[in-house]
Amino acid sequence: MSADAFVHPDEIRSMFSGAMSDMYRAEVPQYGTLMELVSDINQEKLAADPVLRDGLVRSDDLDRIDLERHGAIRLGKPEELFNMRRLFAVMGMHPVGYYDLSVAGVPVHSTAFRPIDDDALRRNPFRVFTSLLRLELIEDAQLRTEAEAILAKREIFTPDALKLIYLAEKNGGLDRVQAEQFVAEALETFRWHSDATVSLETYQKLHDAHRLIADVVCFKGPHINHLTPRTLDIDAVQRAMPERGISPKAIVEGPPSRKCPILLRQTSFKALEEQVYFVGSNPKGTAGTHTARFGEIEQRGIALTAEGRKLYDTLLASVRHAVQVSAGGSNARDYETELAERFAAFPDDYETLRVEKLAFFRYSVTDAGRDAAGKVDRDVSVDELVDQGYLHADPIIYEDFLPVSAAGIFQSNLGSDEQKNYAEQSNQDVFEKCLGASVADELALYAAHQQASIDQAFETLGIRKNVA
Ligand code: OOG
Ligand code: NI
Repeated sequence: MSADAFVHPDEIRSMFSGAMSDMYRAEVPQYGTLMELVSDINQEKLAADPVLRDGLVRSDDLDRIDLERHGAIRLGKPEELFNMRRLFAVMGMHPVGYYDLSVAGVPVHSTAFRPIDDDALRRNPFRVFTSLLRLELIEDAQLRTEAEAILAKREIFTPDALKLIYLAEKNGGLDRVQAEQFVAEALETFRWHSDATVSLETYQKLHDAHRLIADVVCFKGPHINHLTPRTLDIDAVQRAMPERGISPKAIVEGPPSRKCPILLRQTSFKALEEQVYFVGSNPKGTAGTHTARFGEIEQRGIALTAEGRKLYDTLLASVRHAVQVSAGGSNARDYETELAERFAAFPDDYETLRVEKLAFFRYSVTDAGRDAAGKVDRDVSVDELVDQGYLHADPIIYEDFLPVSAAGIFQSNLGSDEQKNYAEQSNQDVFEKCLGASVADELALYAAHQQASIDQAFETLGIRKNVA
């Protein structure tokens, strides 16, 4: 079959994220309410800020502004992660980054499956934060064995999904009919099942070890636990949630609101208590409840270099040391004040972020630069070219996640006050063995992106030289 007959992976990803959104909205009505709120606030913001609007028109983002940017799942065993990598590859999503959440008391390690190159991100940036349960962190050996035995029995992919993944790998793609079938079959893995695979008693034992363990082990598959649209004003959505009957987590995770947004800000509404049926003596099962599914919003800013990230981590750690937000969120205001005050130490203009190499930029040649092509001094630096008006720098947006924020999102959806301390070290090697591949280093991707833009610009200016 020729490559032309294949549906582009970016298109399969769009089909999939659209289908997932429809399914989630139908399953979790409060998520639909959140989507409406996000859309209303985005429209207000666009009406009030024509510069922002023009920028989005130019980058071709306006139509897709309210669409989901990410979702999350939690897996139970190595081969699930292995096959999940193969499934996402069909949609042009690849593992980027390693996140160890055990340090924050959550017994998982994770990666994000996402599109990597610029064009693919522009077409559809949908990604899935994917966690693998670390059963070795269950202290009780008998319970650990029991959890393993339960997971051993389940198969989270349909036979047709596996067959289509195999075909995509063998042939190098899927045709239209196969792609449509693939999306429908893949969706089955992410669906909610209100029938648990275990008795109430087993659920409770696993739940007592950690709520997250029960969420992963006791069900037929890794139900999508949230979807996350993009908002143009996260603080406004956070404030407005209660007016629409949605209960937000106490604080927005990540950096404070800034003139030049950095990294990622996110907040969620608390997970809903849903009716489930446990295996029991009566045919319908024993009724009970489980809390897992929620909704989230995100707002992204510029990607930071290792140095910028170090500054971010240090400032954030000092804020968290100074104010610990209580489970009820009573001191959320103090946290916000502290966050804003301490982050005053983080430069808040693009020029300083660039010159001090705290953040990544995409360089392009200006009209003046084009006029000067071929006549530019060979030894000139990038900074000088920007000063001379020959190069223009645009922020490169952060496309990944933040472990401290992710832990905050997990925690607020696990009944907030649950804090466990795991002694176990992070273990990227084990994770990559389960995955069957290594994860890409996100900082290296941003650095390569910046460097490629410099190389291209130098070529246009007629100077072939590599300077960062
Ligand atoms: C994933 C939480 C992490 C984020 O946006 O940081 C996450 C989960 O609860 O499974 O999605
Ligand atoms: Ni999330």
